[in-house]
Amino acid sequence: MKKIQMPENFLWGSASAAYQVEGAYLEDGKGMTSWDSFVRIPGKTFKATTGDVAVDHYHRFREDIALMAEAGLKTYRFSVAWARIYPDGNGAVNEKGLEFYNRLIDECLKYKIEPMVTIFHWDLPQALADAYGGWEDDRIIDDFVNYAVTLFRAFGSKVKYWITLNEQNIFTSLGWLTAQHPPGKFDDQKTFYQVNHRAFIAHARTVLAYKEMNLGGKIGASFAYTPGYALNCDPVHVMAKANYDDLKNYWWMDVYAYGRYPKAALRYLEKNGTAPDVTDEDRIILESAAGKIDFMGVNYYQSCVCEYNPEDGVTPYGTMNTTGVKGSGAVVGIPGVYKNPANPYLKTTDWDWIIDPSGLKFGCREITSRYALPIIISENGLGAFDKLEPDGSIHDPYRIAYLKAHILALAEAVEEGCEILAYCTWSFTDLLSWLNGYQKRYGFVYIDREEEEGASMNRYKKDSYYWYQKVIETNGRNLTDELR
Ligand code: BGP
Repeated sequence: MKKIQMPENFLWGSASAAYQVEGAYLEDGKGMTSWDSFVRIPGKTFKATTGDVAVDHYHRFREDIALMAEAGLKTYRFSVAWARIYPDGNGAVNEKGLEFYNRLIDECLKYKIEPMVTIFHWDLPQALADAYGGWEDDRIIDDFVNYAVTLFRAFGSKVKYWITLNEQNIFTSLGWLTAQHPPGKFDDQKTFYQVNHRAFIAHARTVLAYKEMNLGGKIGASFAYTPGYALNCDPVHVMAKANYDDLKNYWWMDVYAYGRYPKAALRYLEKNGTAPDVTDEDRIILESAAGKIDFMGVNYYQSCVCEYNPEDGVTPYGTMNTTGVKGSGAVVGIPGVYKNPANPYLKTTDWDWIIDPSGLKFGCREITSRYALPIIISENGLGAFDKLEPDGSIHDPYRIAYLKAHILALAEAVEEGCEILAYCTWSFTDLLSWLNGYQKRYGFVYIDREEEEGASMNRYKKDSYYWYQKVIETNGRNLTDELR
């Protein structure tokens, strides 16, 4: 039998985001961000946790990157805090902000770790929210492109992988539909779609600007992809899946890859009066950028089930499990279209996320067939409770099992023709989970801190750290040999 193998020079990595790891939220001239403000609103985050100190990556990045190097990481995906570069979102550059990321990038390169930079991972400069409502105004587009071009100029010779926006679908849904992220708007459908359209234009103009600079790297966006399975072969549920895909997946991926919205979804929104206003100039920008993206970035955590949802059925606004108490999340959906019930064939995490390695392969196959683009898995991981033992060890076999199954599914996708450039676990060290505090841990490296401030922040390697080290060392062969 043929051996299944990951490509040579495969980029094994891990990912983080500025707000979730850096801390130092007012240091070296950084401006306030929408998240710095939002977490201060009572009731918004688990036990009122903030990223003020986070896991102190801002001061300990050398220690963290040395740990990455020892694990053998080939890439580190991190985001830049816009408000470190432009404290007011635009205007004068804060040199100290550029210097910090220069040091971070150089530290990666010192160990031959490929820096993969996310331009926007949700922490909007608060000044732009105050000046014109941030993503609710077209002025954001020029400001975003200007910020991105500043990064290309400063780091473009060293950074070869760029991600414009992280999970546009999530930050806009939680920001304008469910009020769980800034700016905390509820059920504002029309604005939601217009904000998304604006974000698409900002992404597209950034891609075009990058390509004009001829820096020779790759650029794309990272989409939070939750593939859907029809509940069964009853055509009503099969159509619910088709509608789910158009409204929740293709709405974003089609624009990145083709520069146009899926037709049926657009028609549905037009009927509801919530479709975005699109000009001819917008269409040209979106289409020309679509032809230039180098990969589809995918953050994959789970799949879902699609079932027809009656007109008086569940809404998108059910409670979310942010406590780790299993079963506390509600079924959500769009009345008259679809809902996402539990999958009886699959287990879930303590935060009710469905564990489905096959979904990762399914998603890669779908992207390969529909878009014929290379794929970067920019996030994949398991949020879990971990226990630090008295001897400093952390036994996390559940994380190893989760990642192993996902890597094997990815290897199968490669075998079946998908071009996968990189796999970044979420995350390398433990970090702040936006709504779930610090107790929901994702890292290979345990960080001694809980929800309250003041702990040592010492770093401890979990069992999964040594396991990932072996995976990288053998380019996954220690796992894929099982697939012979
Ligand atoms: C993605 C985000 C990450 C990260 C991850 C885990 O949506 O891009 O920033 O937070 O999900 O999610 P959570 O922290 O909610 O468990």
